[in-house]
Amino acid sequence: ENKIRVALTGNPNVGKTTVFNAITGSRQKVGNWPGVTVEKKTGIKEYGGRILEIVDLPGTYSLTAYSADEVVARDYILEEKPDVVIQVLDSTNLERNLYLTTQLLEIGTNLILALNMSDLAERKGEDVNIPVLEKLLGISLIRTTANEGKGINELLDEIILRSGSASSFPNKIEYNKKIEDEIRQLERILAEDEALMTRYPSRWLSIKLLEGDENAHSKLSSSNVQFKVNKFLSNLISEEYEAEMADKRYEFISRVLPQVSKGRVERMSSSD
Ligand code: GDP
Ligand code: K
Ligand code: MG
Repeated sequence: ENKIRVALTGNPNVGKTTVFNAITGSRQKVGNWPGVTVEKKTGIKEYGGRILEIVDLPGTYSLTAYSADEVVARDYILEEKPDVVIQVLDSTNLERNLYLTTQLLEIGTNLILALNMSDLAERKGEDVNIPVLEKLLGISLIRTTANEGKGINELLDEIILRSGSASSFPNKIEYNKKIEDEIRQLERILAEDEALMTRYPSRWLSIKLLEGDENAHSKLSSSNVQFKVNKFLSNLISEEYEAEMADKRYEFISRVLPQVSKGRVERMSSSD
C-alpha cells in the first residue's frame, strides 16, 4: 500500500497542530469525531512517493478513559491502528510529557517522538542526549521547532522509515511481582478469545482491567471471558493498582531523565 496512516498525539499545547499544519499545509479537513463534540482534523501530504494521511488527535496527558478527549485519542490508536504514531512533546517539560509516552509504549505502536519547542529548551540551556534517550525508550526521536518548520522533513523521513515495520512493544515498565503475576493470569484468560487478541494487545488490556478501566472492560465481547475476568477481578481493589502503576511509570521516567540530561551524559556513556 502506498498510503501511510499517521496519528499525531501529545499533551495540550505542545505544538501538535503546528506540526500538523507544517506537514499538511492547506490540504486539511476539519470535522467532529462521531458521537462527541471533539474536533477532528485530518490532512494529506505527499512525500517520498507515498501518501501520508495525518490525523491531529485531541491533546491528552494520559490514556485512561476519564474524558472524551482521552477516549477519542486512545480508541483511534487502538481501533484504527495507525501505521505510525507521532507523540509531539514540549522539550522544556519532558517529565510530564513522558508520562504519556509510557502509556503509548504500553499500548504498542510504531511510535516516534518529536521533541518540539527545541528552540525554547535551547534558550533555557537544556539539552537531552537523543541517542541515549532513544536507546532507553527503544524508539526514535526527532528534534523539531515546528513554528519555524525545523525538523519537519527529518520527521517525514522517519515516518516513511517506521511505516515499514511492525508495531513494537518495548516492555519498559515492570510492575511488582504480584501484579506481573496477575497480568499473566489475565492474559491467559483473554487468550481464550482469539478475535479479541487480534484486536487488542493483551498485556495492555490486562493492565487496564486491573486498573478498573470500564471502557477497556467494555471491549470484552465473549461472555465466557467476561465471566472469568469478572471473577478474577472481584476481590481486587482497582484504585490500588491504578496508584501502583502510575508510581511505576513515574519511577521509570525519573530513572531515565537524569541519564539523558545535560551534565550526566558523560557518566552514562562511560558506564553503559
Ligand atoms: P497543540 O495544542 O499541541 O495543538 O499546540 P499548538 O500547535 O496549538 O501550539 C501551541 C503554541 O505553541 C502555539 O502558539 C504555537 O505557535 C507554539 N509553538 C508550536 N511549536 C513551537 C516550537 O517549536 N517553538 C515555539 N517557541 N513555539 C511553538
Ligand atoms: K492549543
Ligand atoms: Mg491542537
